[in-house]
Amino acid sequence: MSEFFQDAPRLGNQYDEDRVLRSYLLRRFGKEKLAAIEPGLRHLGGRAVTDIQQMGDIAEANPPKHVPYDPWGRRIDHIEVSDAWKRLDGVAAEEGIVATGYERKEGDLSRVHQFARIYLFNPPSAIYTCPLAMTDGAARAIELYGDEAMKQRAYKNLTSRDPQEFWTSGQWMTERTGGSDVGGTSTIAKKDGDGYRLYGTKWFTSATTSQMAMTLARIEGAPEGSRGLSLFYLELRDEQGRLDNITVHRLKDKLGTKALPTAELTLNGTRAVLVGGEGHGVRKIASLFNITRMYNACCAVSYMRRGLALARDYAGRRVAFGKRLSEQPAHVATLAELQVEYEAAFHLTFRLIELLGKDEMGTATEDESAILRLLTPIAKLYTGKQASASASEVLECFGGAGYVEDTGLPRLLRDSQVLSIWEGTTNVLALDTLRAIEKENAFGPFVKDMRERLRAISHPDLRDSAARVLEAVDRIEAWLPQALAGGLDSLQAGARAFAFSLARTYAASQLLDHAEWSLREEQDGRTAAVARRWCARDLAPLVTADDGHRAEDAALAMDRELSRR
Ligand code: MFK
Repeated sequence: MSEFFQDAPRLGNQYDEDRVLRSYLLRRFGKEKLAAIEPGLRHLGGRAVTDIQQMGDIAEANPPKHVPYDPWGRRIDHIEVSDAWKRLDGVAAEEGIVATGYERKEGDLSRVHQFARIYLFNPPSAIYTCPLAMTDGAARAIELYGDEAMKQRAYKNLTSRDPQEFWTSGQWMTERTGGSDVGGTSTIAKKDGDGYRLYGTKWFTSATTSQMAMTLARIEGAPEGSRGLSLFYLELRDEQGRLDNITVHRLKDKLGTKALPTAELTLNGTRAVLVGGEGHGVRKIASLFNITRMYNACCAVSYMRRGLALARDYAGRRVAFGKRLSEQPAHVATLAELQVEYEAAFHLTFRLIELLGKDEMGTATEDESAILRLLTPIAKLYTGKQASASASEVLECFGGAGYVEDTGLPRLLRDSQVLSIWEGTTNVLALDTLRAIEKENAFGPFVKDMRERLRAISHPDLRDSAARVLEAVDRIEAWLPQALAGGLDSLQAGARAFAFSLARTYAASQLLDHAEWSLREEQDGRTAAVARRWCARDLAPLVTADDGHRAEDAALAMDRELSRR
């Protein structure tokens, strides 16, 4: 009888083992400045495979429960979460996962430092990053639009490092009419003294155990549509700790994010304070959801990296057909392609974060602020989609074990799947790229940035790749006026392929840029190999969605007959 037992994958310090992160940070910060933040990153990299991992695993195994009544029949709507989930809150505070971005100790690189920490914290955290993302977004919205009282109370708590003081925030945007078309929001705000009371049902509220939430409502008598909506701040509990006229109906039974309480609830006159004046609520809450979209991209990349780290370690242990997987050419080729995809996503996302930091510190040029606006939906939609594709491949790298719950691997796939859904689906974000181009004139600066970077590539190992990307950029640039001339339907039908093309070419320009630096400064050819492979792909899979193409779309999508041309 065989006594063979397969070893589980093992991970070491997630900062030390991450060549991509360390090389990127070295370039951005330089040796001296990196030395100042490195001990903290290394500490977190260690916790990411020890106590945070344990808390995340326990929280995942003990999902939240809704307790509607107390034993005597009073409605309490308590949401019971595990101690591990509560401890993750404290860890997030003491590790400054949100605070680092607002202390701004590293100037316009503070967001890069902060997101490096988010990237290390996320994979083991049972997605505690969800409440943190909304918390960060709420802090930003209050910084931009809040009054002094909100800044003294909420902002201070949201950005605190003290676990006793730290608050998280919800972002309640979704109603039964849907998550995308927010303009249909039917929650009403009625004036009550200096403030308002809110009446309406919110269909998805994530992290419903938070102390506060930012939400949208229509002040009585305000016009229909999104411009008639206003942004509100509310605290969930009154001075006695009771929910403030909120009825929780139930918790959602979701595919993943199992530790995260996500509720359906009704506001029955909950007190709320107007943020940033009446109207234009969607524009104002965009300052929040643009931040959560960046968290989304960062978390997508961190899952891609975590999956690869596990698969790589396993490949060094698992023997099949007389050899380790790490010696099997087909398996090695699969891991290499996953690495290419991950590094492209990493550089795309961290470029976005650099721009956020500059924008917030006032050091961004006008062009850079426009690129930030356009790159936000692009990085979110691309990485959100790639994360679940990558997780699916990672599970396969483990064979049957990847499909078995107690290996922890299926969780990677389930939690990655949400990243292309919440915070704007792929198509909604593809349409947002068109909005950014139309309203912020972001296309010109975006293309110029890519071209300048690509034209500066001089290393002989990279020049052909740069030329290929430039050719793809030319095609993208030619596509846009053609699609515009074809009308709105043509533009929208091609929007996803257009957004993917922008993501891939922008990632290519970042990869080549980093590869050139890495060849020179680190004498390391690995990023160059990644960049060359990336650039050999079809970088601009554009679609010309003319009348004929859309007629075919309609027939194929809805399974209708198509008349022969
Ligand atoms: C690990 C990461 C964790 C992440 C946390 C997840 C937990 C949270 C779960 C959720 O809350 S999921 C719900 C998320 N919901 C969304 O993301 C909404 C998706 N739908 C959209 O994004 C729609 O495109 C949108 C709601 C914005 C459409 O709204 P409108 O009002 O029909 O569009 P319109 O009229 O074009 O825009 C209104 C204003 O907002 C315009 O400004 P003006 O008033 O000045 O004209 C727009 O320019 C502005 N705007 C829209 N999107 C913007 C923006 N401004 C800046 N950035 C944007 N992205």
